[in-house]
Amino acid sequence: MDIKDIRADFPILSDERYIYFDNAATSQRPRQVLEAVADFYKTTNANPLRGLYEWSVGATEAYEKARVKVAQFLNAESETEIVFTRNATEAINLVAYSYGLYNLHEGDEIVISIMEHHSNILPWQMVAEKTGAVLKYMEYDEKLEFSDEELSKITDKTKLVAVTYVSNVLGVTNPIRKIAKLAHEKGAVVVVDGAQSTPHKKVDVRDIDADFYAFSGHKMLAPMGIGALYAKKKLLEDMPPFLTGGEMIELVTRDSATYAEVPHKFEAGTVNAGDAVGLAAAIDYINDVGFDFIEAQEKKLTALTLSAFKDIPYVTLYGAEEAERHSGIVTFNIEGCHPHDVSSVLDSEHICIRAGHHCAQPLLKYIGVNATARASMYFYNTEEEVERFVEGLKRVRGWLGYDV
Ligand code: C6P
Repeated sequence: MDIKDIRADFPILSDERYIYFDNAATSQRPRQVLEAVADFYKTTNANPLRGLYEWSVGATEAYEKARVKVAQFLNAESETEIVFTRNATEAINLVAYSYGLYNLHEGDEIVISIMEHHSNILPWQMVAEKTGAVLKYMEYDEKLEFSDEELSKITDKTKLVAVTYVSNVLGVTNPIRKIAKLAHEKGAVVVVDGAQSTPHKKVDVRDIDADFYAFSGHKMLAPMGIGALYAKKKLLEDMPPFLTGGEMIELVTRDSATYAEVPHKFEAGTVNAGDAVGLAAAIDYINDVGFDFIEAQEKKLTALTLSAFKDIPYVTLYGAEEAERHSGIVTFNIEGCHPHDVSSVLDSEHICIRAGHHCAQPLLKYIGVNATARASMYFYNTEEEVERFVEGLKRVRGWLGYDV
């Protein structure tokens, strides 16, 4: 696999002044994805799932083919277990509103981890507030692992466990299979936030035994505005709809309605077929590149970054020492410099990183900082880019008035 050939597929990367290291926020898109979306609108566009004419039927077929592609990508048992959503946030909210509010009661417990993104915290705060359930946090130890004592917060009272597969700040991968087993032994369901895992590693929802698995397309080469929720079919069938309206019904009378079969029961209104087609093209692209290459490239770039950090005394790393535990995410601070300043100075050299709380404020409080800088790399980034980034970092303190 030649990195030059890969980069040639990404129009935005042709401007070599820029180094894009904010892939955990959103990835870039290859022309194969852009063309798939454009082709849909140029050749097939009509409102899917409604019309009986050729274009509408074509749009429906393209949309449903994308669903099959997502199901295969995650190794779901059936495409009926895939609900298209706007993003991971909407997918988790769907579970909170349609499962959480109906299945949790006063005194029940929801267990999440301190590593969660706000999108996997706020929905559970809402469920706890509305049902009287109690929200509990598992905290990680100095090895960035959950001890048996923390895992024992999952008890007979636990009805739902919601955990991120990969942390968007620390980059570490959590032992989802083990957590799911513990949860299932106690009769709880498991919601996996797959926003940062799906782009970087082979995910097998049956192997990890997730009851619900949420992800966003835009972090894995697909357009913004398309994501999906995987859910075991029986759960979906038993859940009431999240949103109601057109296309999710079977029959409507003046006073009542019956709903369509899953997954359409959860897809109210005109669906985002164009971007679903883009997601299918993104999956094809990722499958062609292969997760072996993706993981190896991310590990190589992270190792280079971490080794350079060792020689810069004023850099604090938040995360594991081992490159392979980072999923391309390197979170850090530079002593004496606010991360926003670090990002702005790097921006003056066209280096794009993220700075702030990364929508994980409880985690940052647990770490003991208000904000950090974060470089997040994907398989199309290069060693030369890492070198330029590190050189840029070394200039930051000088720009801000320090001697070094
Ligand atoms: N994290 C980041 O820069 P949406 O916005 O729905 O596509 O993804 C939400 C989300 C959920 N879980 C995790 C672990 C995430 O990392 C994210 C998005 C971005 O870290 C934007 S805040």
